[in-house]
Amino acid sequence: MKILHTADIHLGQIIYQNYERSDEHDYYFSQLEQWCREEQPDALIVSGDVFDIQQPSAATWKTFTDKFVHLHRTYPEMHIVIVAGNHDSASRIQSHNAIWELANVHLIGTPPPADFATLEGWEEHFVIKLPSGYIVALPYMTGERTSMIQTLLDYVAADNIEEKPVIMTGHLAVTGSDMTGHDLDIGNVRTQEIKSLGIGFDYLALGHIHKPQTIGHEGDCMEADVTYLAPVIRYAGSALHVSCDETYPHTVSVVELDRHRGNVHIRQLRINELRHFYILPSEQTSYARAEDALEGIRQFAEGKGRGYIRLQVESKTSLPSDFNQMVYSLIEPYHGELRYNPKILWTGIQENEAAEIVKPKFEVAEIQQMTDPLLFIEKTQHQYPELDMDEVREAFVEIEAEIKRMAEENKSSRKRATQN
Ligand SMILES: [Mn+2]
Repeated sequence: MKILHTADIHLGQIIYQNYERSDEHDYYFSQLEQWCREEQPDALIVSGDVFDIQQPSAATWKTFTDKFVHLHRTYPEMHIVIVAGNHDSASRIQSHNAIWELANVHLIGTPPPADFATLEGWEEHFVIKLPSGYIVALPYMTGERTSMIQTLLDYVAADNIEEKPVIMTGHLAVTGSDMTGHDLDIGNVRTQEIKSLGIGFDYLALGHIHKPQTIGHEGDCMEADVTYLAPVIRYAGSALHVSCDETYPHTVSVVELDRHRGNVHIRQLRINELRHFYILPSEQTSYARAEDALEGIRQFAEGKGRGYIRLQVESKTSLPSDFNQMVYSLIEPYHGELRYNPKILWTGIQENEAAEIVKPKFEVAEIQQMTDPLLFIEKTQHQYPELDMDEVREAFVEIEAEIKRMAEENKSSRKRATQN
């Protein structure tokens, strides 16, 4: 059984409040298409966060449709399995499943209901049975669902008399993974123990953590070619740098399994990104004067002329209040090829001082009064030049998911109470 494993595509992402990334996604999909054609996998697995926001624009939905129809046509025998991540709308993804099934594309959005075990045929919603093996597909779920997962794996085990490979996919953070690039202070990624994910899979194809890695073999991040004995748990990593902290290479994994409980062979295909991230003047040095920083940008523009740039500045430097505006005017002629991250990296300051700078404070009571606090923050963000809106949005997505989960739990416990 052979699969291509990718994740965290974040279609429709607007980065640094300014830049849409559709040409970068086009470039990624053109590479993915070529790999599907060359590798001819039994399945392409997308382990969540196919979209960046829960209500993507019509243009972003069109991109999704165009890209996956094209991938299907590239190699029609291939199944495509897409599970919803925390950034996706579970119900929207699910609502498109029936039509996509006609093209061997399986969209798994909503998790099983609390009373799943009593529903006839429910396993088939989450288990995709291919001639070469099984794919257990789990969308993003908050909280541990060990018994549900194990029930699915037991269902597969009972069916699997020929000892075919068993793949499971999901969107979650496993305890012990390397979360480089994720801001743990604000996004606060909740982790799940490996043992809570059940027994019986040979390869667990994960998304959510953006750095490509095999759990327990973290040193292999840059290895092109490895073989391990099943079971193997792996993050494919994000398709593009979703933030400038993701300085590691991004890859798509080709995974080959010979049989159930056999060998898992992993190859990494390096994704070539259309725009790279740069720190100016360099990671080791900082600007001490505003003029030098502007001159540095000018030189970069004339030299490379394309990419995302972020400045590193001495903390003692006083920048004019319209400094960011000056930078935007400077890069204007490059028509979005040269892109600026206004969140400056300050050097030479104490930890606690740094925390003061990068964490603007809102009064909780103030925010509780608002019907749309995110809109308020967006509208007043100029008062907080260090605020990273992408991080704030992500935090709100997490909070919304948590509220939804709590409401669901309340509902099902009320239902149980009335039934008793
Ligand atoms: Mn993601």
